[in-house]
Amino acid sequence: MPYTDATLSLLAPDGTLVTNDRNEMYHQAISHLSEADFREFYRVMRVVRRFDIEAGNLQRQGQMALWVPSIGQEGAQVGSAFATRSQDHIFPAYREHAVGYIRGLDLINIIRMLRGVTHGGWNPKETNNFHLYTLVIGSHTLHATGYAMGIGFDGACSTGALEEDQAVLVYFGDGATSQGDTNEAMVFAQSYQTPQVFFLQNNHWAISVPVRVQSRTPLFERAAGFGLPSIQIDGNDVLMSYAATRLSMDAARSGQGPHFIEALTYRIGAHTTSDDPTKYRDEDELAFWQARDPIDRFRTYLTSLGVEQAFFDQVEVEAEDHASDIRARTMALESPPASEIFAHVFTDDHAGITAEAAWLEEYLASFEEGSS
Ligand SMILES: Cc1ncc(C[n+]2csc(CCOP(=O)(O)OP(=O)(O)O)c2C)c(N)n1
Ligand SMILES: [Mg+2]
Repeated sequence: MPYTDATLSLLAPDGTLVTNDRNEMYHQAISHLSEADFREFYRVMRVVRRFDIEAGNLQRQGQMALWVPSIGQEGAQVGSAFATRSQDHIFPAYREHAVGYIRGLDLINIIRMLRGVTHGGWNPKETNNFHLYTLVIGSHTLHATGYAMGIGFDGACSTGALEEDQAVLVYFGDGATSQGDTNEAMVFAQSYQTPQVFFLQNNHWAISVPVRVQSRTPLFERAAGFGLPSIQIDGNDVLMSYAATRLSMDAARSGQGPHFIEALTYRIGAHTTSDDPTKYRDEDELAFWQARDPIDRFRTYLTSLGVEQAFFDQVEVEAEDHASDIRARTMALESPPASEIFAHVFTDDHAGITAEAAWLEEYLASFEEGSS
């Protein structure tokens, strides 16, 4: 059983609300949400899952070298991302497709990056501060802490204005908790009391290494060792993910220092399209988590509120349309000119780069017809 006595939740796997003496403040934290907000949570989870399936198919058809699925983790991502405020800065790892979508990222940009036709992927200034994917495990936790320290130095937090004070949300995995970078990020965050939330998506696997080998103790307890207030939540409960993130981010932006959330979830698909999970994990475990799917659970809850079938049908149509649009735009993607590789190395001209660019131009020209 992956859950512990400490695991907090609002929505049980059967789609009913849970009330107990430990989750009252979290119920309060979602009390301002309307049914329209709930519909939006569902819509995004569904659209992004369908996108994810389409992207996996496109990879299998040779359109990308690699795809990184997020299937199963939509509850953790959608709840936490909707809990951010517009002024916040988000530092993802490489699986946070739903978070990017909520911050306004056109998901074709993730495909462009994994196809290798862009350096980096997108400009965070155009994606509501959704920063770049980082494939070097844990390295971006340092970027996040550094950014959060900067917010503190600039005095852009702790003024008491929730609508203006900034905070940083950083996503990382169970495997990343073993990296030196992640641990150093927590040390500096605690020393400088950064306005920051560490959001761990414990999806139970780091490629083929199970979390039970990664850590013999629940991961949120490690954060306590750094002095960070830390909680463990059911990450497949979109409402709990929202509530925990909202309270932690608002505490962090208000001068109460860094916080840590461990969201228990599961990677339903392969680590990437280069991986075959049937080689190292058993079907019972997969079935356990499929029965706790974040989307099915939330749909049951919405149905109990009286949300009509027509809404769910309409979301399916939208998800199909979005996937078709992504497919068409993927097929139309073009490679950038080779010279592009030099464009973003330095902001100013650099003699070495100029010489290399000239050499490449001459070399490519030597293949043109008529050249000797
Ligand atoms: C520094 C570094 N070491 C190793 C790798 C290879 N690698 C890629 S993903 C991964 C597992 C990461 O697991 P986790 O942090 O749990 O994230 P998840 O993929 O499960 O979302 C590893 C070891 C890497 N990308 N970077
Ligand atoms: Mg993992």
